[in-house]
Amino acid sequence: MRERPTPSKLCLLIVSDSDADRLLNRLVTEGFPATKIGSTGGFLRRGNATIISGVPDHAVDRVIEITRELCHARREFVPVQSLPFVGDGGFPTEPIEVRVGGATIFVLDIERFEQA
Ligand code: 2BA
Repeated sequence: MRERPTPSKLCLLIVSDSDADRLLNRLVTEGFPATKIGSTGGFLRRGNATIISGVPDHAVDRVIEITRELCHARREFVPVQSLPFVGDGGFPTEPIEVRVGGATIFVLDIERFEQA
């Protein structure tokens, strides 16, 4: 098996459940180690997935490119009644437009990487 480079950046990709497995497969196929974690969006409280991938600096753009290719955003109207904080005030009563699908991407510096 090929020696893997020490990761220096942690890509944190929050994506919809329906795109997560395809994204995970593609990352791994292209040689980027990745872990999928089940997560929940705080606003819609829908299940989504967070994929973490530790890669060398030069691979970050490719990880983002793959993510953009496989995760497409669309707009959806959501009834306010379905939101968990309805009644808190401050939100309109008519359906609100939200972005679903797509990806929210964070890239963090890795201070230290060890495997035991
Ligand atoms: P949720 O928090 O469930 O948010 C789902 C979508 O609802 C958001 O899509 C956005 O279009 C809308 N939205 C969120 N907060 C809102 C608000 N206060 N008022 C009106 N509309 C609001 P995305 O921005 O694509 O975010 C998708 C998911 O990515 C989020 O799910 C959350 O799980 C994560 N996320 C986004 N930004 C984040 C951040 N800065 N930190 C941590 N997680 C984040």
